[in-house]
Amino acid sequence: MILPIITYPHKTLKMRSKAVEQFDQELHTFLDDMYETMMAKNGIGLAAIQVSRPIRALILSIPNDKGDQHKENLLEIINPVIHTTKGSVLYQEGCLSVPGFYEDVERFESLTLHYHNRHGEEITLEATELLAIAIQHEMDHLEGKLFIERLSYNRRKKFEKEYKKALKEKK
Ligand code: Y12
Ligand code: CO
Repeated sequence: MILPIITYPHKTLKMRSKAVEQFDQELHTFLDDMYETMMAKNGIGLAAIQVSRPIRALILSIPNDKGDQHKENLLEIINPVIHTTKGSVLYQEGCLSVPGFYEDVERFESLTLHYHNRHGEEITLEATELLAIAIQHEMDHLEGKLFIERLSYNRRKKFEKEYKKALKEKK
């Protein structure tokens, strides 16, 4: 089932998400719905809060070298914790909850992540490149934070002006 994605400035996006405690069929169905939703909207990452569920779950489908996304590369990341980080990098990010807007954001270049999969098994992941960036973007959602909140004062002001204009034109 494709779920409705909430967009900025919806106040639910500011909520801190709660840890997942039950790794049951209901969670599995929800993760399947998140995947269908993300793929239908051409996303590479989606956090549960973006479909109005304040739980610490996110999914990532990083394209391969040819730009293709394959279900076998899907990562379902539950209750993630970053253990180590290295370096920093600028990358132009976009978000399904901030449609039509892309900006450079500074992130750690690589990281070590501990998380649970849909069965509650503990996984350790070493992430670099786009995967590391997307993990940080999606983990911000778990804290109620959007990438636009990481922009400089001037860039944020420019964003607010452009986004308001785009919203008006859509009406
Ligand atoms: C780098 C890049 C992205 C992330 C986080 C994950 N972000 C996304 O998956 C963004 C997807 C996206 C898709 C769009 O296309 C459609 O909605 C059809 C899009 O275009 C518009 O909204 C017009 C914007 C974003 C982390 C790091
Ligand atoms: Co996002």
